[in-house]
Amino acid sequence: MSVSSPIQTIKIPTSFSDQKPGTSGLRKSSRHFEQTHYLESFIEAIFRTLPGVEGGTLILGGDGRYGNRRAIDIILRMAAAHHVKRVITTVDGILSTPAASNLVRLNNAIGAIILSASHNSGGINGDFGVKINGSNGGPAQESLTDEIYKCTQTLTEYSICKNQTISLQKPDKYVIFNMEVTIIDGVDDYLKLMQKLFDLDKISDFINDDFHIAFDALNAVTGPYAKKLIEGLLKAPEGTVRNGIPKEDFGGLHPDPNLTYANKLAELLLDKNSSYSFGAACDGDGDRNMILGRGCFVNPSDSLAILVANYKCVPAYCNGLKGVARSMPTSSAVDVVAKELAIPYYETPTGWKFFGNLLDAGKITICGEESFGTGSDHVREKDGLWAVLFWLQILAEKRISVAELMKDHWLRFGRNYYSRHDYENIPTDIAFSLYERLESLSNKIIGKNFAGSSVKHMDNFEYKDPIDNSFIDQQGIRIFLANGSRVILRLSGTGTKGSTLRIYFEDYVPSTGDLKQDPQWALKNLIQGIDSLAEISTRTGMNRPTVIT
Ligand code: VG1
Ligand code: CO
Repeated sequence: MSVSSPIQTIKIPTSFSDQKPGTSGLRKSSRHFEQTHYLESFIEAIFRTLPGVEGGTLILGGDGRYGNRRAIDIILRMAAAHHVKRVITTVDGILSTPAASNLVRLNNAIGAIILSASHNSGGINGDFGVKINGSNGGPAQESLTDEIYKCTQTLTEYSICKNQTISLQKPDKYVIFNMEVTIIDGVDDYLKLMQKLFDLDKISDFINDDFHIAFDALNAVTGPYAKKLIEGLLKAPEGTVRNGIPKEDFGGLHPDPNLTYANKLAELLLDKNSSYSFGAACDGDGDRNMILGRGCFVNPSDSLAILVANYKCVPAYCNGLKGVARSMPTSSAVDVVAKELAIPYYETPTGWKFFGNLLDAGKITICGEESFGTGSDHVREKDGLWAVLFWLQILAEKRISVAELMKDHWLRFGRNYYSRHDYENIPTDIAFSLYERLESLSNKIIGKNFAGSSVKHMDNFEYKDPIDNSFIDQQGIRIFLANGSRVILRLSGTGTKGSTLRIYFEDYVPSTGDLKQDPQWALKNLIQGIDSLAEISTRTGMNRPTVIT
């Protein structure tokens, strides 16, 4: 390199051993990411591993949390040093995960780097994360993230161009070394896509005819999208979008759209006399959604089943679905619908990356996870606002309430009572020993009494991808009972403090008139059964889960 080259090579004294991406990218506390060379090490590994970097186009943005702006600055200078041809980034660096996926596809990019710890809290005392997406717009496959991790372990140096901070205040163009930087509005292309998929005029007429809605962006990325979409295109009254300006610390809110963390919205809707007919919230990076009706909460597994059952209501899907998929712990409510409607269906491990091959191969149109994620082949990520529009389109078409739609669904297809219990921040050694002990019981408990039934089968979920035959095991302990119920245990791959144990309970009841039954009550035998079998409260010292969904 000549003396005048703007590219600097910086030595990393000791490589980092803890940069293994989890369920959805690399996620650590904000302070952890601020260690000298930490972010740079991971980004260097991405640029050395992602196919097509030299001469390619990269999409870059994030959910606006603390660290977003600094990371964009570093990544731009490192991209230029690695001879990326063009980086497309966004005004203020604001880019939701589904919008990033769309931009990858629109611009034939090599992929995207999305700066987000998703539904984890933000700010200097919260978490930061880096998601890596490939050229199909979806989360990088395991094989790629494994390579990236391997690269970080032996890394001794990284390349970066000298300081050149650029302004992200408005759409513009810059050059860093030989690389073009295009700054676009991160919202516009996404809205164009939504306009193609849905009949927004019909939704607008419906919600402005005495069907009041509330949307909570939880001070995270969906604020600017929802303002333009809901208050702009759908002409909902100003104020419909709450907490609509992205803040670095999400204003202290935890941007996880569930009943615990989006409790203000929940309080507003769960009141039977609420003046609102529909409520929704999204997570930090805009890929998750929670749906509420007046006096009712829609379980995400049911939500997926209801979207599939009503696909004919939506212009983009009314000609039929190629297939549907759910992650393994998601309830089988969608399977019941798929069987009934003769639609092929698939079961994948947890994490959106496992839907990618099925979507690319045209095997599935709609897919979802129990963790408030639903999406379709319009992008390669789950998509929070898309799900909100899908729901509103169904309701507008049928002109019924959320509660009526759910009631009709359960009467027709039966009800999958379902709940997830999360035990957060368990000391890692305790979580692993609990999990391993339970796994070792496997052969000993087959045929034994459990929760008023008996254990029929127990395993640890394995998956062979039907498209590329890639294989993965250890995806969660499954206990199936003779009466059709099941309990699943997994250790989370997105937490940053200790270990999080997730337990999923499911019990199917054919066409039921008992519509008001509380799932915690319906599932109480399973809940008690697993506590004594796996010794959860004894071993963790916690007498209740941190979050119940
Ligand atoms: C969780 C969810 C999983 C989801 C993942 C990423 O993973 O359970 O369904 O795909 O988060 O979501 P885990 O390993 O903690 O259970 V997000 O909104 O980061 O993109
Ligand atoms: Co997310």
